[in-house]
Amino acid sequence: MEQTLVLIKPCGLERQLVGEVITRFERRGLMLRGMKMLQMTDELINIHYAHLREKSFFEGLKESMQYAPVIAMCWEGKEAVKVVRDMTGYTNGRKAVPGTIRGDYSMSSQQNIVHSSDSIDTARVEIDRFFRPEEIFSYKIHWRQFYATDEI
Ligand code: IDP
Ligand code: MG
Repeated sequence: MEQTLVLIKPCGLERQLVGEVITRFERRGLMLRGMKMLQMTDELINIHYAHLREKSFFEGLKESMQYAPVIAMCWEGKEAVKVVRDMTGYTNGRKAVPGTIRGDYSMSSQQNIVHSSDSIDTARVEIDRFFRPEEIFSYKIHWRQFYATDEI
């Protein structure tokens, strides 16, 4: 099974969308393997958003990730990275398709409620960035509730 990282951003907490976001992933059939609330440090943001450090909006992005804590979660399922990314929607909330989290709850290219990993490789790195191995729980799941037993 594939695992992916989701962060509910400070704007998601402020808008009281924590339960809403979790409910969407649960109802889809993804399984929660780890979850914590934390304050993003400068160091963590510099690493997590290293690909955006030269952008004009980087300082604003940093502030938007630090004015309140975030909720970090590890979700698991078949093709979880793509499924969660599709449920997240396009970066700019105004362009995100209705039905996606951003398309339903964001009008902003920055305050877009959630982060989700954009590839399988990134997901592995990002889960390790936010969780120690013992904070990811491998409790028994009856996958037959979600998938045909011979499903690829
Ligand atoms: P993603 O979150 O959809 O993967 P990235 O390009 O990785 O998008 O950007 C990370 C975060 O940086 C976005 O979620 C958003 O909060 C912020 N961001 C990206 N592009 C812009 C922009 O043009 N203006 C302001 N903030 C932006
Ligand atoms: Mg990204």
